[in-house]
Amino acid sequence: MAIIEFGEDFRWGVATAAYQIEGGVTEGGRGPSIWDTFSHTPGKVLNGDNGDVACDSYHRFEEDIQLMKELGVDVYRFSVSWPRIFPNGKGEVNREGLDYYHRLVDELLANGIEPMCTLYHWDLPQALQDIGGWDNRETVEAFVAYAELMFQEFSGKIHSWLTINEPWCVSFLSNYIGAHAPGNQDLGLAVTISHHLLLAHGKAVAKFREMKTGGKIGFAPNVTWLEAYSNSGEDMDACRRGMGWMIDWFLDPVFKGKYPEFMVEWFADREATLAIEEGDMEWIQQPVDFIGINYYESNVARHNKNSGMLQVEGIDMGYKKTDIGWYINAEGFYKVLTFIADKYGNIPIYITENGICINDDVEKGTVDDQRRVDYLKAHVTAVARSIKSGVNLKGYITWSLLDNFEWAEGYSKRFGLVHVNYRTLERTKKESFYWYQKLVNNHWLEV
Ligand code: NCW
Repeated sequence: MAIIEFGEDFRWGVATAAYQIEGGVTEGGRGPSIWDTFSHTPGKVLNGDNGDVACDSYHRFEEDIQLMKELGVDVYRFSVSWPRIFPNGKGEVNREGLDYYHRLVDELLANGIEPMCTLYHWDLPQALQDIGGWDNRETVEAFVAYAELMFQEFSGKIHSWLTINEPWCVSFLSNYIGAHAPGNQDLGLAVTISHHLLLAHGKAVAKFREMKTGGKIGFAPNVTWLEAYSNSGEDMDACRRGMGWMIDWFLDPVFKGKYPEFMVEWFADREATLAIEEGDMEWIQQPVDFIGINYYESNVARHNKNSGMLQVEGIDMGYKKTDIGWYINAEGFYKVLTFIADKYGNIPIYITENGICINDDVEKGTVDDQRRVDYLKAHVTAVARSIKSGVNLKGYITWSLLDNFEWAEGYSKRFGLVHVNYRTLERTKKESFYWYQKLVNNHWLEV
């Protein structure tokens, strides 16, 4: 037994995202998003599920905030549904949408919980997709106008902002692999979109600085760690590409003002070239106050020329898998955090997501999710180790408060500390809820 201690100023939190929990998709003047369209297209989401009702948090946010209060968390990371604010993506503002988020934020503040707001967690207004979505630079300008309105409206209430959640998913998973909305399969398009996302991020950060409304701003890439199967040049290069696709591709432009050459070349060889316009890189390179890291899994990999566009093949080393098939590897968490701190100058980091999917269910009024407790324990321990090694970590926010709509996997995959019965919408605290409650209140952990 050992005790791992965290400082009193280390922040603990829980995260969610609008489309995954809110429901109420036709209420309060909300316009349609690409996820409404996608989830209502047969064959796109498992079991034909959609976010029409989700956890009904649009109506039950007070109950959810009471759960957070009982947990004792410092921070709630939530996202704003862009089409609630601009039903057509731009132009006319929907006051009812803003009022909803004022009620949410006021309730959080009244309960002593700090709001951390993500502006874009994947629910692009359909009206913008109709003009080309993130492929069109007009969407970049629409995002900046939306961000500006939010900074103004919530100045003095929200002090932590994230521009874009997991730009890799928004570009490559959604427009190259095609598993997420809008479901395109075009590498060149995905590469262009990644650039436009970074541009939207940078321009929003610049607007935030110009407005001086106060607070801190960053973005939240998803990262992984890949260990080379052998130390052959080919295997090591394959691993660098696998990581470079998620990490360097999105962080180099922000922190170094240029795309990583090894990835630029790899994409160019596959006829996917960047269309960088004059001034773009200066926008993208706006200094951020912190970086949000979303981490779930890592693995061992090697080169295989027949394995996908990147020619990287993951190897089954016997790591346990979560119920969504992601490898459990807390060591990779430690390694990727130290890698990022070393490469990008030890900027303040928040873990903005980390958690595990388990197909758990309520039995006799409780949910025994010991595997979640084990996962969280191992990963929080990795966080503590990285702090000891000098990583500038400010807080840990787990995914997720509630089971919710897991995108293309529908309701079949559960990540919550709180179980949701999707028929009755009843919430049941899992064993992991009580474990996390103890951790955030004690500021220490027994391992
Ligand atoms: S799907 C995904 N997630 C989960 C989601 O609930 C959350 O909104 C996201 O921020 C949990 O955390 C993120 N991430 C995508 C991971 C990549 C999957 C790669 C599949 C390759 C085919």
